[in-house]
Amino acid sequence: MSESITIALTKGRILKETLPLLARAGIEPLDDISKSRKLVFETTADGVRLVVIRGTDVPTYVRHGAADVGVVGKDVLLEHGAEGLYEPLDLGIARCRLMTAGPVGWQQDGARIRVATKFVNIARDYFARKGVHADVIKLYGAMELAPMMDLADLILDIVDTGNTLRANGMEPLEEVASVSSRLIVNKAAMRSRCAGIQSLVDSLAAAVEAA
Ligand code: PRT
Ligand code: MG
Repeated sequence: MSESITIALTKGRILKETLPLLARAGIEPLDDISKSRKLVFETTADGVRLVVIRGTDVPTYVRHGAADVGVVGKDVLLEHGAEGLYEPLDLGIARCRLMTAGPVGWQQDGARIRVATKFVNIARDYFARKGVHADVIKLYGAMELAPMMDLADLILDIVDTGNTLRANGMEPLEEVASVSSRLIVNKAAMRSRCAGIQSLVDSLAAAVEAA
């Protein structure tokens, strides 16, 4: 690739599954990301560099063009909106589901439901579509604690195996969205550097096919 491209990666579990896909596309960081405190990494691919940040920051970097391309969970895109972004590729990694969940045997009594979540926009939208009056309470972690402490009736959270729910006396109720990680692209970069970015999208699509 002749033009330089900056890719914003979500750290944590998504990163672990992203690196093998990038490697198959010929992009490998020159330093060991897991052992480094750096935030920016040069790679084996000419002009391609990686920045490793929190998932919730990835759409912001890409929307403003500080990164050209990003890898982020669909949950984050649904919550933050996809304005200024293309989403050309489902990477099929870090799969999970956004679900509502409640204490085992929970039944609604009364007109309103209190819902604890870090996904407040998704929750408001979901319950509004269902015609349910929900008071959405923003939390940053340990959603399962909220019903236990009578802060909320239900939670809306990411579920994979369901072990976290079961360990806290809760059960999944309804699926809100199916989640996997997506490649996102800055719209202006897609126009101005179409060749380089399209070739990256194609290599990653082939890597996903081969996975
Ligand atoms: O660090 P930060 O606050 O930004 O978020 P985080 O700690 O949740 O990040 P991390 O590394 O967990 O990655 C979050 C991203 O990974 C999400 O945006 C999803 O797209 C994706 N993902 C895939 C998951 C899971 N699977 C997952 N199981 N994110 C979170 N979980 C958590 C969930 O929150 C719950 O606490 O795992 C627990 C449920 O797992 P089970 O198997 O017990 O059901
Ligand atoms: Mg984390």
